[in-house]
Amino acid sequence: MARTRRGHNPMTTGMPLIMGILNVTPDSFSDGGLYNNFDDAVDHAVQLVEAGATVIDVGGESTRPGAERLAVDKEQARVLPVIRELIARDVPVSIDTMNAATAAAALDLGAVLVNDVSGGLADKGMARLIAESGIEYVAMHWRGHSAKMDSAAVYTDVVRDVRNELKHRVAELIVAGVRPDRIILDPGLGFAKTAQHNWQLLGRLRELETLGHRILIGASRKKFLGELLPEGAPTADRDPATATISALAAEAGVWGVRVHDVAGTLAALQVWESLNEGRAPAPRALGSGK
Ligand code: PMM
Repeated sequence: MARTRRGHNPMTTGMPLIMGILNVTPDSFSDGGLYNNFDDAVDHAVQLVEAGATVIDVGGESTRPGAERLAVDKEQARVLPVIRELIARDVPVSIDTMNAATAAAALDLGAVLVNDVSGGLADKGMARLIAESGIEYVAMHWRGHSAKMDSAAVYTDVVRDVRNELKHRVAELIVAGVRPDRIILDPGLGFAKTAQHNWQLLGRLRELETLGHRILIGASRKKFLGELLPEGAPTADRDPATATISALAAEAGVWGVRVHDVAGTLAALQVWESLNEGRAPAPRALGSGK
């Protein structure tokens, strides 16, 4: 999973990693309810890998604005059986959770990464778990739980403020014993951010990269992309905009993109790579995950 950072040297190559989203929830904003059932969830994850995802991010608790918290045992009942099956099928799994107990259970099953939208703020036990396990860790920028995050979207300069808050998070994680090279940072698009905040963060990703950590972005199908489309358009119609953002983020040097539409994202990233290298992409074997 550890990859060389790119982006500052235009001669270096390599595509951002594609993290495929699997929400095992009845209420996520875009795919809630679709993969609630065990077989559908596993089938969908396998399709995402066949389409080119390097890792599948499995989450059981919706973080859409206004969402209520879910009990940890309910979260685990949703995600753990699916994770167990995916790992049995050699699918690399990331666990999307704010709860250290859920992350620990997923790691016991063989998950390779913990994706924590709270960056360790929601559960004080998370930093200890990451330190002790030595696992890769996505620390996202976060200002509080979904129920109240819209009112926290107040910044002087969103890019500078998010950068400072992430820097502070990194410092605390390191004090807790987390290895710096295990920390991947994410600006948390849509989490206590207005549309304008999201666009500013996307336009100035290189400022976040100066923190010296790998950067993951999660723009996929988010509300601010809906504003580009006619009112009431289905969330899947946001995929072309998402894929475009992935290619532009690749140019800015991000390490990974977290998306619903893996095939469209891969095509956009191949366009970016082919333009940079001046040659057609190598043909892909179906299911190669590359
Ligand atoms: N967004 C969501 C959930 N998890 N994790 C990271 N690291 N970054 C994100 O932007 C992010 C996330 C909410 O979107 P979803 O409902 O489509 O999963």
